[in-house]
Amino acid sequence: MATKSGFTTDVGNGGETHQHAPPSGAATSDGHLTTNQGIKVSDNQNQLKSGERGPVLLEDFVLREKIFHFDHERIPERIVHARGTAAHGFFELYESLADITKADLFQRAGERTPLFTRFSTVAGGAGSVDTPRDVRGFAVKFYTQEGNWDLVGNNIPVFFIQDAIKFPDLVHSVKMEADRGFPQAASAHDTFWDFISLMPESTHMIMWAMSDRTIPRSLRTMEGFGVHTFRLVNAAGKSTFVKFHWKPKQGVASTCWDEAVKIAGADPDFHRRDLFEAIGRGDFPEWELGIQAFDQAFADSMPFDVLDPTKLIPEEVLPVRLIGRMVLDRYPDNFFAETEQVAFCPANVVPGVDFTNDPLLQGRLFSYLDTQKSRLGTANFHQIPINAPKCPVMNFQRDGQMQMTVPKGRANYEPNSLSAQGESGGPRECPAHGFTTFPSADAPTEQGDKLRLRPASFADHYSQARMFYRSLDVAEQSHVAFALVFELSKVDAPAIRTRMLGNLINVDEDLAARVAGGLNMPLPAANAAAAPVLDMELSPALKLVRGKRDLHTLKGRAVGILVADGSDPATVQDLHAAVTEAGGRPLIVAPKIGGVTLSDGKMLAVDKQLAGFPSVMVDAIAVVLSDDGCASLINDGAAVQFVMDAFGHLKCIAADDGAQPLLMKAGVTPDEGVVAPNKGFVKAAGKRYWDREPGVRKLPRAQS
Ligand code: HDE
Repeated sequence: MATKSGFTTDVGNGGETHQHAPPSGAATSDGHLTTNQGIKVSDNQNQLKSGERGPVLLEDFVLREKIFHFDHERIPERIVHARGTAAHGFFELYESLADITKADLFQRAGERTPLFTRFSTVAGGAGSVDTPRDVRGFAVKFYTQEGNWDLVGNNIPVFFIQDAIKFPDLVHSVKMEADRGFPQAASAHDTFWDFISLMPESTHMIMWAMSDRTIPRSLRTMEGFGVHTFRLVNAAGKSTFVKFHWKPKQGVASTCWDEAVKIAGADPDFHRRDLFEAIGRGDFPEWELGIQAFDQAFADSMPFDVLDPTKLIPEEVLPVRLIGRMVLDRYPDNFFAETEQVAFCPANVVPGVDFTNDPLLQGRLFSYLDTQKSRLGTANFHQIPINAPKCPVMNFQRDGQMQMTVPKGRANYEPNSLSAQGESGGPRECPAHGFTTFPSADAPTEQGDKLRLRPASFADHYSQARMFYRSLDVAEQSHVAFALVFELSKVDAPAIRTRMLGNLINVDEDLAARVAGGLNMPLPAANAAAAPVLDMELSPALKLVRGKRDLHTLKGRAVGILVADGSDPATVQDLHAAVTEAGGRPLIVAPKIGGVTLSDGKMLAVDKQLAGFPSVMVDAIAVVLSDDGCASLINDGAAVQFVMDAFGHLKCIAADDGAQPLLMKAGVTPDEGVVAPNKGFVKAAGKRYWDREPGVRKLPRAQS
């Protein structure tokens, strides 16, 4: 028999999926479904038909409106940084910076400014994975009382190119190749390395891109950088140059390449899930905002140009002053409305923050506003809640698609004298507090004839690449060599590989030899360098591995406890408690999600099913098994791989006696990272065992 709803039970009613606030005094829909015109919908299961089995009628406006809206749900994705995730939070200032900036958010110690931060990968489309080898975007929108300030940075302090005119070429080269439409979200292909090998200015960034920085463990364990040199300007009009840094309180942590590849398969949403879950359980990630502030004399004393975005200022030369903290404490309510529609723009600065003539920054000042028009479709995108300033916006801009405000009165131009007639004349300029541009006349070479040229002060492309590489820990250096071998091995054209080797010699001859060895190709002569390569002081602050932010902690990190029927309850319980006490997240992993029966006959709830939860999802593992339990797992590929990968990815492994045969089968050999499942495990579990690496992975060797 035909039913009106099509359902035999009521499963569909009452969902408030889409609610506009009704004007005050208006009737509400009482939880009923309505069309976008506010008409209550009587049946959301069936189209309007002429007869029970007859044709659908064109007059079914409920159907047509619903499908019409669905058809247009997607907007163009970002051309770069398409895949991202974001969170709300606040910035809290440690101490007043009134001496160097008049920016309102930097005046009063302890004051909080709301913000929205979006992290992203660069190359892949919105539907790609979270863990390719890629630079991460780190964009923060501060909703200050004097307007929005967007600090649109990356997790790497330098960039590939020096001039904005090269950006489309760079992005075209890294994206899917034009004829074949692949590879997605990967730099390991001919066009990228062709471009890079022809652009020596990219060499410093390439060292970073091939380092562990581009395979972060979590968005919460990444540093962030404003990249360009900006200016802070105080109330007296004095300018101070500044570089911005974000330092994660969680410490820095990255993955092994093999691990990142496996995470991509096991959980393509690994990073966004991690952020979502951390915020959900109240473990709010925090970063400290740091500045390197300096004057023109300091800039002149540097062996490079501070306007060149392929250069950084080592922290040892100019320490980072921590000025406040950012806490991300609220995940968006709606991914599209907030994360997708947020529109960052480096040109959004507030009085007290200003630009420099960095030619990359200057190009960005145009690009972002322009891209938002094609992405969000209207010049009124600033009215979308996530983009709207939290201070008054008053001007005479009017109309345009999707105008959300309803201005009153006749004044839509200025000057006007309407107030003299008793009408509202609208807002007026604010010479005292309005944004004024710093005149920037302090350096003579910043003015002159109109030219298309790269200044000689931008000519050194290798010295900082060398400094970066040589400052890294030995393990990280091997990873850089490994990454280069991996990427260049995916390049079909031998000439591109050879040209790249010629660049690498200028960075470090040993690195070039390791890569050449890994490719089994002869080392060519060095490529000509436009400026002499300097041996700069090394900067240990650039290390991730065994560096000062490589915290040995379980706080905020996950431990997988592998159990099976017959596991010892006391051991499992103690481990669980110890990990929790250390601020970590214990996850019980077992062959079946429905639970396991421990040796005392009691059921233990299981968090994750083994086959769907490889050990790449956690930071350390514990294996607690009875003899029988181990015998049942030893022939389960997922169990063997669980242990083998944890060992290969240099993670701490705790195992009881019963688990030893599984460890043996997985090829685990004893070292200080293989421990007993007692309290000591918690101490050992918060770090990776880098010394294990040469035994588990063939990395291109340093020359002896
Ligand atoms: Fe971007 N970049 N970019 N970029 N960028 C965009 O703007 C561009 C550059 C960065 O989460 C686009 O809204 C040019 C450097 C981040 O929404 C676009 C140049 C740095 C995000 C654009 C650069 C960045 C973007 C694409 C060379 C680090 C994501 C969508 C002159 C300091 C923001 C959009 C978000 C996004 C242009 C170089 C960071 C097309 C022309 C250098 C974090 O406007």
